[in-house]
Amino acid sequence: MKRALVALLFAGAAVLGTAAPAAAHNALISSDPKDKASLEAGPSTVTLTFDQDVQGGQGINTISVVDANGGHYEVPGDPTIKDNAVTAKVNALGKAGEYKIGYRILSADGHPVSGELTFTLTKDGTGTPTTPANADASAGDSGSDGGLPIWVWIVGAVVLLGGGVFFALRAGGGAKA
Ligand SMILES: [Cu+2]
Repeated sequence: MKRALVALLFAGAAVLGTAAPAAAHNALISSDPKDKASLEAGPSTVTLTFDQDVQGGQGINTISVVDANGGHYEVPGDPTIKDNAVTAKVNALGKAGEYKIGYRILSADGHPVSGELTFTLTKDGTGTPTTPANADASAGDSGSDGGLPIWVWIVGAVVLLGGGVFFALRAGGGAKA
């Protein structure tokens, strides 16, 4: 009986141990400009707000503003971090059309989180793109573990819990005999 309890405790610890890291990633909760906004004039800054503090540091966090041809408009350099908000300066935009805001930030739990928003410029701007010297950290790059959906963790936890119960039942039966 004691052995069965130990097995159940192990199963429970495994569930907590696997579920916690997935829940601890920062999540984007708001942005300025808003995702899918239509703007007559390009924004002078992009601010992304997360549910937890973003970790600072040189070259760690990036925000990019990219036109349909891949031209960059963010001012090169590190974005400004204030607690859970990250702000990048943006140069004057070019032609009217869809622009992508790409981001990659360091979560409070130490994992990178990346994503993408879009907005539409409805009137031509006066700017021309500049492409930063460092690598493009915008669209598509989902980070080392940022893309793992929550159901993977849940299935893993259920499998571990099932294994623990099976072991507990077996151990209990063996002790009786
Ligand atoms: Cu994490």
